[in-house]
Amino acid sequence: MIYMKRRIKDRSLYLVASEEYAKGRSILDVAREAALSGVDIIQMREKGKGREELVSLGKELASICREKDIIFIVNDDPYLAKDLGADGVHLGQEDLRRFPLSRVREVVGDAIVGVSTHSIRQFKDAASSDVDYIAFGPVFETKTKDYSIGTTDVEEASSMSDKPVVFIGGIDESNIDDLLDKGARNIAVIRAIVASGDVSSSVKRLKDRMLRYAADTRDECDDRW
Ligand code: 3NM
Repeated sequence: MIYMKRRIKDRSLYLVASEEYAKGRSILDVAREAALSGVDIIQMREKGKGREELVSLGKELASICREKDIIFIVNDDPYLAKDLGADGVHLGQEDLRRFPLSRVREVVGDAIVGVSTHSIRQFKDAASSDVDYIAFGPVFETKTKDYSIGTTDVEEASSMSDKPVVFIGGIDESNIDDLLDKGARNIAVIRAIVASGDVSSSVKRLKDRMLRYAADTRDECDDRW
């Protein structure tokens, strides 16, 4: 059963959990530490695991998230998201060809639906569609894509839609300020947390930067969503 729709809070730090970047550690250990340290959303993104493994991992991640009131999102598969009772599903552009949004809604009902976009055109399409948040990237170089789109469109994407926008791709402590300066409010990362030698400190530092920006720009962002 899918839970009641939850809102993505302004200034969310979104962990995309992929074990392949965890340097031999269990992704559950990483997720647990990140959950204790301040991430707001965790997505299960495991491209190489079979359904049975995903169900088992997904149950554990769901339980970690529930305990800390963290939003739990499943990548790629609305049926798996539903079976796991996740808060939502995240879809790439290719997933949308397999699962049109109308069908995704039939499966997950009122749960959160997020979509990846890689250009302003795709972003605009997503903004006028039945999704609950829009991911935009990769803004910087990353391992999972062979291109990056840069930060030129970050300001436009940040201000174009009332839906929460999550920036992704190569974001870490060295470049997060650049995005926050350009108006980014929500940030998603894999390696900056999963591959960190000190998950807890990395989460806290990233979150601290985001909250400091929130405090500095309080008038503009309060109650936006
Ligand atoms: N999606 P890292 S970039 C999973 O642009 C993913 O849609 C992207 O990993 C997109 O923080 C990306 O290690 C990888 O660069 C993010």
